[in-house]
Amino acid sequence: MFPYPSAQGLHVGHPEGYTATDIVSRYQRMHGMEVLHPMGWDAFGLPAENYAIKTGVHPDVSTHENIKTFKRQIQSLGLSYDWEREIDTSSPEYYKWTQWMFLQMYEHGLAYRKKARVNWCNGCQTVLANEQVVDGKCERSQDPVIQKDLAQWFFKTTNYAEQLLNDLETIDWPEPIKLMQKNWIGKSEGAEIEFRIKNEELGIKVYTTRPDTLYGVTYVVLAPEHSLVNTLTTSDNKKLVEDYLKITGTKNDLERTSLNKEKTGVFTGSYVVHPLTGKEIPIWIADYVLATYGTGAVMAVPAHDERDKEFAAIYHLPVIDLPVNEADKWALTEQAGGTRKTNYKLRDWLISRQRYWGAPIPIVYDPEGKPHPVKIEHLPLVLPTDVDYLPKGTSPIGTSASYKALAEKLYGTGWHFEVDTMDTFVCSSWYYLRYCDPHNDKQFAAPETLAHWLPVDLYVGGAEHAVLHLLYARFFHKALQDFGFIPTSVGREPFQALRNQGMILGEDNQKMSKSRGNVINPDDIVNQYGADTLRLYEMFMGPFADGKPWNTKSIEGMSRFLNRVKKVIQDNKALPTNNESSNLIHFTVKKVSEDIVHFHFNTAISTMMTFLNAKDFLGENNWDKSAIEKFILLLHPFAPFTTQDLWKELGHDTELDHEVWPSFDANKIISDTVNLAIQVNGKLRDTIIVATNSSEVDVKQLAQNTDKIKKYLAGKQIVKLIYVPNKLVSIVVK
Ligand code: ANZ
Repeated sequence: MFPYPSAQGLHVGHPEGYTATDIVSRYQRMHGMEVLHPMGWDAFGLPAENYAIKTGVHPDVSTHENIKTFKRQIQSLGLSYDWEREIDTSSPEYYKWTQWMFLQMYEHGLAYRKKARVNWCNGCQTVLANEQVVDGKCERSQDPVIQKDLAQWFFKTTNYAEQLLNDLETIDWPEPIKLMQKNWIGKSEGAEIEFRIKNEELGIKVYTTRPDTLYGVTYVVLAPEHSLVNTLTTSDNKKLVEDYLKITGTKNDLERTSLNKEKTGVFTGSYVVHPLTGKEIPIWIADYVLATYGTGAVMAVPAHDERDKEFAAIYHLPVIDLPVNEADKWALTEQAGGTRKTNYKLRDWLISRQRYWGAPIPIVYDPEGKPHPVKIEHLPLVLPTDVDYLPKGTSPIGTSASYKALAEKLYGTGWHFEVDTMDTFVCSSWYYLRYCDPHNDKQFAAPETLAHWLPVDLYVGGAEHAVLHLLYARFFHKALQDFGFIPTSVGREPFQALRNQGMILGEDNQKMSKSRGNVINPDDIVNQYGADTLRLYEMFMGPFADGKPWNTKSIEGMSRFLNRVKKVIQDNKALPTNNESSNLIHFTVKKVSEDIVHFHFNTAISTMMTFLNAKDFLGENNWDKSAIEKFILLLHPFAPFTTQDLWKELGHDTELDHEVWPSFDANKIISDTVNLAIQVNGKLRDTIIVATNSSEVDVKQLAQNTDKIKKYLAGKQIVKLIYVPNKLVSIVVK
C-alpha cells in the first residue's frame, strides 16, 4: 500500500511492510521471475490543506516537499522499487484518469447526485462516507459527526454488494478482514410484510428477518422520516409528534441505534390490522428505526427483540410471549401475504468533499443547475490555485475566479463547475492499475499491460483499511472490468493475496505518538546502525502480523549479528569448496525459502542465526565456500547492502539480485536441528542448537566451548561427560 506523504516523514511502521515486499520481490527475482515492485504517493488529503490554512504554503508545495523526504528515506532503506513507475495521485497526469473514471461511473449509471442525510464533520468542515465514521466520530479528526441534508455525489457500490460478498471466497486474505467486509456488506435475508391501516386504503410495509415471530407483534414502528408519518398522525397527537421529530432530527444513526441509549418514541394515534389475527395494533414513531434500512418500518416483537422489549417496557406496550419455530418463517410469510427479501447494510459511497486538496469532480452545471459531465477532451480539469482555503463549509474552489471563467469559456455563460472534490479514497481505488502503464497519456493503462501484470499477487498494508480502501478498490476493479477496461483474464479481484502488518509500538508498549515521546525515527536508526540492521530488526521483532514493541537492545543484537556475518565470511573467504558440505546449509536453504513464502521472516532470520552459530561450533570441516555463498544468497533479500559487499569480497562482480536462489539437496537434510541442554553439575547452564545428526564427538566439543559454559569450566577438571542424544550434555566437574 502506498503511503500518504505526511510532514512527519517515514515512521517505523512503513519499513515493516516495505521490507516484507522487498524480501519477497528479491526472492522472486532470484527465482527468475519478472517482478513489478512499485511505489507511489497517495498525495491528496486534508493535512496538506490544513497546513496551507495555517501557514499559507500551497498544498502542492508542502506535499512535494514531503514526497522528497519520503523518497530519500525510502531509498536509504535499499528497497528495490521500480522508480520509473512512481506515481503521484495529486499530479494532473494522474488525476486526469481519476476524473475520467468518475465520468465512466457517471456514463454507466454508477455515479449520481442526490440530496441526502449525510455525515458532516464540523472539524474537517466536510461530509464523510459511512466508512469514515467510527463510533459516531470522524475517523480522522475524532470530532463528533452530525447529520445534514445536502446534495452530494455518490458511487453506487450497492450494485456490487452481492459480488463483493461472494468473491471474498476467491481471495487469499486474512480471515478477520474478510469477516469485517462481510459484516459491513451485511447481507440479511428476511421478508417484507404489509400491515394494512385500519379504515384506510393504505398499508405499512415492514422488513423483518423473523417472520416466525409474527404472532408476537404488538405494535408497529415507523422511522421519524417515514413518508407516512404525516398522514398517519392524528390531530390529537400532532403536537407531540412534531416535538419528537425536532429532537431526533439532529441525532446520528449511531446515537439512534445504540443498544445502551434509552429508547424514545411517540404514538401516531393510528392503528394497523394484524395480517394473521386481524387484531388492531398501534403505530408508533421511534428513532431506533432507521429510514435508510429495509422499508424504514418494523413490526415490533417485544418478546423476541431486545430493542422492542426495552421500548415496550418504557411505553407500557403489551408483550405476547409465544413459542416460535424458525422453520415456520416462510410459511408464515406466505400466509401474511408477504414476500421474501434480501437487504444489505452496505450504503452507496458518498464521494463529494467540501475540501480543496483533492481531484475536482468533472461535472459542469448549466444555468438551470442541471449537471452535465465535463467533456473528456477538457480533462484534466486542473485544480485552480487562486483560492481562499479558509473552510467555510463549502468547497474552497468556489472562490476561484479562474475556475469560474474556465467553465464559461468552455461551456457558455452561466455554466459553472462542481466545486466539490473527490474523496481521496477514489484516487487510491485504482492506483494499482496505473502502475502497469504509468506514462500512458491515451489510456489509464493499456489492456495488454493490465493482462500482463494483474492481478496483484501480493498486497501488504495495515488492517485499518479493511472496509475503506480495500472495499473501494474491489468495487472499482469490478466496475471497470464490467465497463470493458480490465481484461477478463485478470479476474474479478484486484489483490489475490493480502497480508497485514502488525503495528510497531513504542518501547513502552503504547502506540507511538509525539505526545508520549516514544516515537522512533527510522532515519536515526539508519544513521546509527545502517539500513540492513533496521530491515533485519523489523523483520525479526515477531510474527509479521502481530503488534510488537520496539526494543533498542534487540536492535543492537541485530547489529552484532551482521558484524559477525561479516567477520565469519571474511575469515573464511579463502576456504575451498567441499562437496560434502554440512547438512545444515541444506536445511537452512529449505527453511529460509519456506519461511519467506509464508511471511515467517522472523523464523527465517533465526534459522540463519542458528546456521552462523553452528558454523562456529562445527568447525571448518562442515563449512566450505559453497555453504558460505549460499548463506550470503539467503541473507541477501533481508540485508542487501551487507551481502552485496561480501559477495564482492568473495570475488564476484555480479549483482546478487541477478544471482540464482540457492537450491538444497533433500537427501542431505536427514533431520532438523535440536536444542540441547547443557548441564554443569546437574544444573542447566546453557543451551545450544545443533544439527540432529551431529556426531557425539562434535557435540561434546561444542558443549564445552560456549561462552557461558567456558566460565563454569574455567580452572576445573572434567570428571564425567555424558551425551544423551538430542536431549542434553551433562558435564561433571570438580
Ligand atoms: C421482527 C423481529 C423479531 C426482528 C425479532 C428481529 C428479531 P438485520 O439482521 O440487521 O437485517 N429492522 C428492520 N428494519 C429496520 C430499520 N429500518 N431500523 C431498525 N431496525 C430495523 O435485522 C433486521 C431486523 O431489524 C428486522 O427483523 C427488524 O426487526 C429490524 F425477534 O422484525 B425484526
